[in-house]
Amino acid sequence: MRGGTSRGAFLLADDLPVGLSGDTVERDDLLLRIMGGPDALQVDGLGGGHPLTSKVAVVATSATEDVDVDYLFLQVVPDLQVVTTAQPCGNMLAGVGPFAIERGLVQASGDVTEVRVRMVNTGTVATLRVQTPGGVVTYDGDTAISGVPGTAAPVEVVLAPSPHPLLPTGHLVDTLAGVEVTCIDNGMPCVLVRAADLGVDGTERPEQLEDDAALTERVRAIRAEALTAMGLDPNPDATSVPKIVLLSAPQDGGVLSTRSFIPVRVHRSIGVVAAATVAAGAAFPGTVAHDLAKLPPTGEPMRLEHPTGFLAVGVETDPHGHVTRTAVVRTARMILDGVVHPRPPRTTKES
Ligand code: NQM
Repeated sequence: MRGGTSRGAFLLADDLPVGLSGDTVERDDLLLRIMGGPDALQVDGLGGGHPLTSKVAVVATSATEDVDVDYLFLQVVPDLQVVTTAQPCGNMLAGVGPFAIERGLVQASGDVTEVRVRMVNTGTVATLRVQTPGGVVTYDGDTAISGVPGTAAPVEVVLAPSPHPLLPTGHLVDTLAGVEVTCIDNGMPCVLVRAADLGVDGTERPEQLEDDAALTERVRAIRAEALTAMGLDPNPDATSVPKIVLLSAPQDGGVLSTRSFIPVRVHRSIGVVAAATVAAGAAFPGTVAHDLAKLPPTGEPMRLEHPTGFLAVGVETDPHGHVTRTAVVRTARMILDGVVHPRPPRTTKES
């Protein structure tokens, strides 16, 4: 399925030999073989050779009160032997609602069906509103989102605040690798950096940024220090966080211009939970984002500009500037419904 600007495999936990929380070594090996990793092209599997098209959602009926389904997100890093649960994915989340209804985990009710999802990676709860005219999921509609050709049916996504501390280092501003940054986590661990502080203007195309060796080295150095400062797995190759988000003044009537290293490749748009985290930073006085942001009048969505357009993030805050609710509109689509044939496990001789 495509969920928002991402694409990946959606699986029922019951169809995995290890379920949602079984042996992770066996699970990760199976997912690598399903997606075709490790291989930059993922030629022998379902992955598309980019982190945005190498994603897996595992979904199960939830035992949690007031929640319909549990959703575990797994990032399969295309060219490495790495499958990580260190991050959520709010784009794939948009596909979880339709998938749960299609698979009978949630009954459609009326023209719009609400699906409450526990994001297992972070503990954040999300509510999705899925179009189900006549009790059947529809993917057709008039909603366009930046970064996806054409239009499709909207999936409204509302995120409750992350249960984790907003400022993992305890500071509004830290200096990492000699650069002033804000380390922030409203569901996605992010490091917010002024693009100008890294010698770029922040409106470059993703490939230009990826090809800039001096820039990527500075991003790598910031991330290396951020891993420890934010209490994350210190091995940069074992995880896909934090995201390093370069910020600059808006160019097109938005709040901020963004370029996200996720964390090595540059996002063609912006992640949903990452956007919720950037928005939380923009709303919070004293962060590097707040100083650059052109905030809209209270109650209006924050338009975050990104390489292929913008993402409008509806943000509600309490009197202290803490985000209490984040809302975005995504679309999703079932691309193929079938049986995947994973590559067989490697023999000891081959590996
Ligand atoms: O932040 C990519 C994406 C994401 C993350 C990434 C996402 C989110 O698929 O919610 O969706 O940051 O690796 O856009």
